[in-house]
Amino acid sequence: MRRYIPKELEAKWQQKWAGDKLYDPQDQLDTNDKFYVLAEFAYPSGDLHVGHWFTFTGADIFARFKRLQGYNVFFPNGFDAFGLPAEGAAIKRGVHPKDWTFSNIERMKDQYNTIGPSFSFKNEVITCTPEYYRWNQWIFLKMYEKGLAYRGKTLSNWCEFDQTVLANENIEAGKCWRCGNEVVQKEVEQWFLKITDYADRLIWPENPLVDWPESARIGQNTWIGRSEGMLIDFGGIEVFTTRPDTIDGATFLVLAPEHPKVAELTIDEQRTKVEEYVKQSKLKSELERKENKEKSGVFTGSTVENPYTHEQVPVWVSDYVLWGYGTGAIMAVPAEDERDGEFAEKFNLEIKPSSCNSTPEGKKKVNYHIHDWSISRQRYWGTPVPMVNCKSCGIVPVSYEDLPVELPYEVDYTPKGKAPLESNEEWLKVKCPKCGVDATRDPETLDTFFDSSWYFLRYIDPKYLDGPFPTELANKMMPIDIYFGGGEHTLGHTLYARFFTKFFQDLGLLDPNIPEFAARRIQHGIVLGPDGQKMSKSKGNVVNPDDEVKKYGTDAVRIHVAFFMPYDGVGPWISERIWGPYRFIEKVWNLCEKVGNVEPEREDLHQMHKTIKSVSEDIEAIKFNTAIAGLMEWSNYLTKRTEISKLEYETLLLLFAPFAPYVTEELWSILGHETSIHTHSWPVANSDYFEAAQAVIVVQVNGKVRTNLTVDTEIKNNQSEIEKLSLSNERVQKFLEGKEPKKTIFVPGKLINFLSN
Ligand code: ANZ
Ligand code: ZN
Repeated sequence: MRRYIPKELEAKWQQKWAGDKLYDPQDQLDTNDKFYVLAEFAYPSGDLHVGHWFTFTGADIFARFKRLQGYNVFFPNGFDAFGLPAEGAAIKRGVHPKDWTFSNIERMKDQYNTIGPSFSFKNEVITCTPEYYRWNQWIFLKMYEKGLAYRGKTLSNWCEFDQTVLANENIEAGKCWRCGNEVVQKEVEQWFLKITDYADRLIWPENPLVDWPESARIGQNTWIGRSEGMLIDFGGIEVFTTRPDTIDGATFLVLAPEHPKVAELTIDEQRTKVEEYVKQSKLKSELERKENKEKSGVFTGSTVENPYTHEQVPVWVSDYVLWGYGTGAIMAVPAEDERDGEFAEKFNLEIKPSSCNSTPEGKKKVNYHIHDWSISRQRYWGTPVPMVNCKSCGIVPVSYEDLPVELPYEVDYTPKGKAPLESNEEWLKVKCPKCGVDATRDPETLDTFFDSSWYFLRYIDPKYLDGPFPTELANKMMPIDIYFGGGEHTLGHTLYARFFTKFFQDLGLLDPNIPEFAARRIQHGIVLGPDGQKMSKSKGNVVNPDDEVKKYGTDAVRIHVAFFMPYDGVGPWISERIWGPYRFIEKVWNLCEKVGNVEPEREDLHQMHKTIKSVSEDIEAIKFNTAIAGLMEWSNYLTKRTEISKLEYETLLLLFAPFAPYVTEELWSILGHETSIHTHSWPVANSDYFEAAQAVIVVQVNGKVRTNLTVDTEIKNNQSEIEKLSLSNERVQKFLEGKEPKKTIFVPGKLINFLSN
């Protein structure tokens, strides 16, 4: 037997598989045995790091496992290719974002190949291509028609100097990253998606029909924040309360600084104070306001009537009341509510106990904490908003037959305080689709989370021309059977994807009986740097497994990924440890020489079926590390024998194939097979062999037979185990008469004799 040299055999099989299109699903994707495996597609940053390895190895192991089980597996991949980093890199290095992105994609495809993934390559989707974003625009127009895409105002981080909205990550210590000026909160007009219309349907029920982590479901429900309460009128000011029963203890009212009634209610003596306060609160972000560590506020000078007690109560302004929630005004009950209590103490306001039993006639109202989704970005590298601004008609949608509105290549994407697309005047000019006069295009682009909200449907047929995806096929393919990804996407991506799915269902594009877009969601853990710290470029502890692949081969790195910690764990990546998996592969490799013409014994079959069972269950449960441990244990058992049967060895290779696709393929061909191991079928565990075979041990005391022990053959040769079992036997104890045996004679597998005289 030659030596195991990963480099040679991996390159060979990779080529062969690609040539044979081994992993393209069978054309009949719509059969009942379809299995859709998905891993969150990556942003083409240009380097595939350990985190990607973790996600994609997990998904690939599962895809291979299901394929061996006979499913028609669909495992596509693509690139989430729009986004700000391309612009950042372009500004820094003078490369065009498009060129930068596509060269990264080429590089990353090669890197993906080093993982050995069984992707359905022909279904690739790249979101920055007009073939894809055309359908973003189509979906946007449909949403606009249904009133779900609208122009609205929101408080945004705003830089006065650059005249632009800033994302949270572009603010450093309250200052603009570009010019260093103070960032303020300003109402800015933007495009929104009315996700709040779907809030109720996005709430997870107690017992959902799908298998998602509880933490993700609770996280989303909290984020959506359904809250049942009442609207109560206090002299023309409506408040939202979840505790109407406490109204007899409501001793003052608090308005958000943005509330339109603030100016009206402020008396002249208080005006300077109030105006100064309103100005200051614009500097605070919503988060700072929610935390509201140091209670602050001002009195307007006015009072209104409490409709229940008929007392006059003072109206205050404070930024702990948010403008974006409820009515932006509250009735404060300092005796019951902690924040109101702190506020009352600080400003010496009346604290009156409440009976908690005074619910007035009020208007019932359900509120949601989730806001509508602001989706327009003043950036270049994204999907152009398919809208036109006309002087006489206002905002007019581009007509469907004029899609896609292509992103022009020639723009000035360096920040100038306006949307980069405005710099291409040729592109900007357009005839109004309604009246035909000169008009301008909307120069904004869509949030890239729009792109990732439905890419899994486009995978089904990336070239489809009659809509975003073919309904009939999608109804058969959906839901995704298992979706691998990160816990950081709980409140963003996966929530948006659920929203889009429901929207498609409402449009009649998708079967309304599909409960969620993914039937099972798996969240991976976190790989730390070798120093046990979170990986980050600035700490210099980012690991890229390219070198390890060169050194140990793909299979060893894959096994390491599967083995070094539970899939949802948190642990450091220590490259030297890949030696372990490498040695293990060598062991499996060397076992090939032991294959002979022998019949496995009962105990051998027990070991085999036990392993088939546990490995199958472990992979299904995403316990890759224990699956590998089970395989290691069985390999040790096989290594101790002088000869093993072909059945056992082939079974070992099959169980090992999802983890180590190359070496198992090579060994499979060495055994004389002409077809790929990956198209073979997964071994079936036979329950007849789950129980270990049993052996009978004769137990003597001072040479006389006193009893028999029936034990699992696994321990029949283990003297200490047999001793322990025998000594706890009543009859043996009786004949030992309480004495310690002076000597013990053990004939492995047959007899034990205790001498006490
Ligand atoms: C009186 C009261 C008494 C309240 C009490 C609570 C406890 P959730 O569950 O989050 O919906 N509230 C209403 N609008 C607000 C806003 N824009 N900014 C800050 N707080 C606001 O909470 C609803 C409760 O939060 C409301 O019920 C209101 O205070 C406050 F013992 O009214 B409550
Ligand atoms: Zn017009």
